[in-house]
Amino acid sequence: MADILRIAHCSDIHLDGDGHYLGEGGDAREGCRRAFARALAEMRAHRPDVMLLAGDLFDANDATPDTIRWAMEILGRQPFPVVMIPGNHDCMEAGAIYRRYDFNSIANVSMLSAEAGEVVRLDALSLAAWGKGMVDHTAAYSPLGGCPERPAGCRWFLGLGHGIFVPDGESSHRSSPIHMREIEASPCDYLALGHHHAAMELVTPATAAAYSGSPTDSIGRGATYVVVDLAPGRPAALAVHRIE
Ligand SMILES: [Mn+2]
Repeated sequence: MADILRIAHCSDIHLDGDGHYLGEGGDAREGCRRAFARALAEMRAHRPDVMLLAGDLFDANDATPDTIRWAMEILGRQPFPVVMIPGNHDCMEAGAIYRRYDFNSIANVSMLSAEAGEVVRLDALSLAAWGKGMVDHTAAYSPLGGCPERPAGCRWFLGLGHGIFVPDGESSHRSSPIHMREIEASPCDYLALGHHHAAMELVTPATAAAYSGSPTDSIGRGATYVVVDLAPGRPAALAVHRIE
């Protein structure tokens, strides 16, 4: 096992959405698929040990069966394990995609959709990852709330969360708040965050977290994903990559 853990992190793909994909003319749904496929190819080139997908793979729970099957198939073709959570657009409401389609049936995919949160262990990488399945995107929902202590017997502990960033000293009445103080107090070595479509690094001596931005939306620094290298005793090395 190598000393360094390399993570690829993306979120907010919004498959089957037509609101904000990188338009090249033509069909927005097709364009969104192409943009995600391109992002996956770029992430593969970094040879990550694991990919974290921090919510909103789909734009809505009424995505077409064809698109859902396409997404399951392309995730299953990746040469690395994928750990993912629902977002607000593909949340665990009644009739949710992830209630109708078992993403955990994909050999390399771990879907963390339990409302109270759940941990998956990838022993080959000596890692554990925690995340939860949002049911209601409300102010009472805490994406990082209830994260357990680092499990024994693993080198790395990763977390995923989908919600709005609230800086230190500010309060928010908006839905699914993720407070900086929660990030700073997290037991996780890296927190992969989603919901903001613009990338944002949140790295302090105590903490490594980021919003990856969206590979299908070009606000902020463009269409982006994140690659993070974790090494024992060293600060996380985090890079936002722009898809041209
Ligand atoms: Mn979202």
